[in-house]
Formats: sequence, C-alpha cells, structure tokens
Amino acid sequence: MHTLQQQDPDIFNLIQQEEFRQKDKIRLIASENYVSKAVMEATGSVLTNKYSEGYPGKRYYEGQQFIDQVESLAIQRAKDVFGAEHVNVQPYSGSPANLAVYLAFLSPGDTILGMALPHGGHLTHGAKVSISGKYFNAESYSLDEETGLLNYEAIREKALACKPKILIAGHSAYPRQLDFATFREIADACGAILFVDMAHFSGLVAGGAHPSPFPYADVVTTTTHKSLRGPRGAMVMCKAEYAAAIDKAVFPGLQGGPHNNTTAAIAVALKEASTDAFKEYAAQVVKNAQALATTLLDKGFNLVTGGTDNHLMLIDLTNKEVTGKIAAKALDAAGIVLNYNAVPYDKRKPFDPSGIRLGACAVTSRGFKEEQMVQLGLWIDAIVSAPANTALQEEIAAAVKALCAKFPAPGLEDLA
Ligand code: DSN
Repeated sequence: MHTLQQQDPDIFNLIQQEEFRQKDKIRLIASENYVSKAVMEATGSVLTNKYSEGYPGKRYYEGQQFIDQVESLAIQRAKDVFGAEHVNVQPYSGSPANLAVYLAFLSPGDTILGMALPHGGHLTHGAKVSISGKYFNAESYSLDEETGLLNYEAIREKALACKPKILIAGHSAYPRQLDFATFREIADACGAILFVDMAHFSGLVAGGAHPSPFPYADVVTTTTHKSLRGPRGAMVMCKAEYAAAIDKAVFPGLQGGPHNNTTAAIAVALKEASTDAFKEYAAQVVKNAQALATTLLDKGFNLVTGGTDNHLMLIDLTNKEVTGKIAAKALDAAGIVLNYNAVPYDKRKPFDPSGIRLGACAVTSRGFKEEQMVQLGLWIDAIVSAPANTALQEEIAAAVKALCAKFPAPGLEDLA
C-alpha cells in the first residue's frame, strides 16, 4: 500500500494498526474471519470502478464483457457448492439480502415468524427496531427456558396460531444445529414460505460440517464473510420457481448497481470453499469450538444449551458474578476479542447483558487446533475470574501475541 501511505498517511496508519491488531490478537467474534490474500486482491481490484445494474446478459450499461463473466462464475460456483437452483450474488450484505426476501414474498402488514432477537435471532428476523418489525407483523418464537434449546412443538403451535407468510429458521447466537426437516413440516402445516438465514453457518454447510437447508428451504440467504470466509457481501438462493421474484426484489426493488469487486471476491471464496482443504477447515472449526466448550465447562462456565455443535458458544456469566461487558472488556485488554451478548431470558439490558458469545472460525483459519483452544479456555477462565487484574491482562496479552506469532493469520503472513 505504498501509494496510500504517501497520499493519505492518516488512513494508511489506521489500516496498518488494524492489521497488527488482527495479527496479534485472538479473534473470537463468531461472525468474523480472515479472508485469503486472493479474496482480498479481488476485493481491492478495478472492478470497483464499474457500474452494471441488471443481471448477466441484461444490463443497463455497456462494457460488461468481463463483469458478466465474473458474476456468472460466482453464480455457478454458489450453485455447485450448495446445490442451489437459483442464486443472486448482488445483495450488499445480510440485512439487504433478508429484506429482498420480504420484498419478494410479502406486502406491508403481512406476518413473519422468526427467532426472537434476545434468544439469538437476527435484527432482520422481525425485531421491533428493524424495518422487518416495523413494516411487517413480526411474531417470534423463543428458546426453552430450561434447556436453552429450540422447542419445535412450541414453534409449531405458534406458527399454526399466527399463520405466517414466512417462517424463518436461522440465528446469530444459537450454538446448535437446526432441524430443517421439522421446520419444513411446520411451514407446510401453516402454508408458509420456509426461509433459512444461514449467515453464521454457511461455511459449515459448504464444508459438510452442518446439515444443508437446501433440500427443505424455499429460500436461503447468507452473508459471505463469516464462516464462508469471503468478502463483506451476501447471496440469496432459492428454488427456481422463485428466481424472478427474488431477482426483481434485489434489483430494482432494493438496490442499484452491484459491487462487482465484491462479486469477484465471492467467486474466489466459493472456489476455495469447494476444496478438500475447506472441508477439513469446517470440520476443525466444530472440533475447536467443542474443545473450547469442554475446557470452559470444566472451569464451571454456564454454556447455553450445555455446549455447542456448530462454530459458536453463548455463555451466561451470572454464576461468575461478572457482567458480559466487564468480561469482554477485560478479555480485550488481554488480547482475546469477543462480544458481550444477551442470553435467553436475560434479566439485564441488551447493552449491558449477562453473556458473552465466542466463535471458532477466525482462530481455525489461522491454524489453531484443540491444543490451542484448551490453552485459550484457561486464559479466558483466568481473566474472567479476576476481571480487574490489569497485570494479569498484560501478561496474558503477551502470551497471546507469542502464540499468534506461531499461527500466522491468512493474508497477514508477511507482516513483520
Ligand atoms: N452482526 C452479525 C453477528 O455478529 O452475528 C450478524 O449479522
């Protein structure tokens, strides 16, 4: 980035500091990852200069000789990786992708049913502060208070009572696999479209470490930058019969020109996701999450649902007598970065909740295995047990940095 360094040292310096932060710290935010150098190069390419409203072969601007091929390749690779009948790679990110689904199937005031935000659902699944909760009649289902698990019988009852036009399966903070066959049965029983938002676990689906929603869902969305390890972007995939409605909803319904540099980077990420190495990665993500979960359980942590079978864990810290926010800030000071998070039936407020959320995608990308996850669990326990101990935080931050040096992060290997 020599030109940037000369022309705009302020931004150059901030980017460089962020590079070192990502290199030297253990990143456990469940929705983050490291992209490969190839994905980063495509993201930073001249494709950012081109407008291409429309779809391959049907654009409103000339000069699409190469853009059409880029977008067609991205679409074909997504079809191959996921077995999707139709793919739209243009949504700018997850929220616009989900909004496109609503625009395709709903009129204002129609009913949707999704997982409640405080129980692990996403803002766009009908939270009252989001357009999805303001423009539609958003109903929600909750987790079982005893087990923290989805209660499919309760979801069925709620769906039969409120008769949603769209039933949403998907989450931002649920540490278990979803039973798509049962969601399908419930959707059929109430005449709903089954919409799966697999943003968090699409990389696990691609790598065969999580059941696929495709045999069951009418429409599936995913961001491309979480477990799928691509650029910031999203896709909507659907059955062929809904292709025209989805495409029309994305453009011209919601968006103008697609971000072609992102489309190219999605294509690169999908090529990576089709390899045996990615299958190994996805399996290791789950093994790593489970190794960390076991260590934390042994140390008396209260994991929602009692563990994990995907990439993430949600921990209720009430028994540790520390809030999520205090723990997250102490861990950040020790070089371990995660987010504070509400837990189901949380008695505290969302901005100062009782829990923390941890994910294994980014550390697995830098090569951590079970041994490093156990060490990480011990550090987390030490910090959470003494959140005001700044000397301990400094000591662990140095140990974290030393460990990270042995596991270079993808894309940052050359950083001295
Ligand atoms: N904000 C993302 C997450 O952290 O889960 C979801 O979009």
